[in-house]
Amino acid sequence: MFQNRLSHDLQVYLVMGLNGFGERTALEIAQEALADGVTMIQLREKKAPLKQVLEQGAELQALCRQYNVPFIVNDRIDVALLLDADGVHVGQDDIPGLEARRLLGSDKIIGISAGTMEEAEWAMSNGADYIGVGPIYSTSTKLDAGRAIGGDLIREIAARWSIPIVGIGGIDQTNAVEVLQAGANGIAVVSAIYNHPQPGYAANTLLRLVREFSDRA
Ligand code: TZP
Ligand code: MG
Repeated sequence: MFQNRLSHDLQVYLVMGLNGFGERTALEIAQEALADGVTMIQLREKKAPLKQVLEQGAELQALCRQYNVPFIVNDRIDVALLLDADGVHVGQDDIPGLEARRLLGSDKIIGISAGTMEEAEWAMSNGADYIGVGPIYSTSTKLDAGRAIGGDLIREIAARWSIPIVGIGGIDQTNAVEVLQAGANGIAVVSAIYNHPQPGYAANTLLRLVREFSDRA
């Protein structure tokens, strides 16, 4: 389902929390990034009180709607439901994809993370609309991300199924093309955009790399 649109939406996927960075608030970073190239946003907030997640999440979602960009909530199916988000992204230890589907219905996006082929099989049997594969490179953003796995799993998944794939973990403008060459439809990033002195510029650089790659492919 949604796969054509999704492979396009996954091109430059910004994963973000609600703490700002430097002089910018989270919303300001999102706004600049959306204006200049981000194609999908995931709210991944692990610490803030739920009240704040719902309030700021609603603002972030409104911003995404303005740019016609899907707004996805990490882990929290309750937050996704309350905000009427476009979907949810779950890991292997979160609510299983099939249960998420029962709660969210057929018109929402369900993304599932995988770091091994077994996890990818589980994601497929749980009705994933896309698979997030990683960590591709080492990252200091997610402390429990595990060791970098490189591009091989993307290659194996792309060879076996026709499911939209997004790579995540340590991706920036220096290595994004390798991830696409392995078979990903897009790249999911935190620090390459969020912690960049010019988030819009960073988003635009990544979008141009992805577009140039898909024009050549
Ligand atoms: N899942 C696997 S790696 C990662 C997540 C959420 C963090 C990616 O952050 P960065 O800064 O793009 O390496
Ligand atoms: Mg999770």
